[in-house]
Amino acid sequence: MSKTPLVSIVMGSDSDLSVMEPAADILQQFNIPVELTIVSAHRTPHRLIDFATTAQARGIKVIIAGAGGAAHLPGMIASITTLPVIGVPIKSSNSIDGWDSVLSILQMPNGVPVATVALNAARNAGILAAQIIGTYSKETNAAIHVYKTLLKEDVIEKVETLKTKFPNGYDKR
Ligand code: RP5
Repeated sequence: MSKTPLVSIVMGSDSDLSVMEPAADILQQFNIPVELTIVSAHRTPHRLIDFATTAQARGIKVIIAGAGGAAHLPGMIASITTLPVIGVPIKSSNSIDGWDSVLSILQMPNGVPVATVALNAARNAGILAAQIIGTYSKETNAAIHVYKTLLKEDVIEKVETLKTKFPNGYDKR
């Protein structure tokens, strides 16, 4: 039997799926149950209201919302729920250059924050959601520690590789 999801990942369209899937993947790696669905701020406004109104009562702790272009989904969800909302700006088919999505999600009015990650950075949204869960779950916190240690070790390995390439320092003169 699958566990009750703690993180809800929503996106404006199925065309956002390839960008948003890494959020679900990393959360699964951290053993956090997720749900993933489509909620469009403009095409299904009543579904948005229903989703945002009921998410907390369903046990959701964090919402990750991704959208492109006139990306109102994360902000509108944040206007309804008291759950933390992480916004993922997406460079979509209707984006000019991605800045439209970034600014639509980032420039929220005072009092209604959306934690906005970089353009297309759904994986980071997943990590941030896990870190929020990690504030009360020891297991998740431990899993994030392992993940961050691996990141560090990866860089240290690259430092060593670079040292073997330039054993006497860098000087091409
Ligand atoms: C936004 O419009 C969606 O989030 C998507 O990024 C973009 C394009 O949607 P489709 O026309 O591909 O359905 O609302």
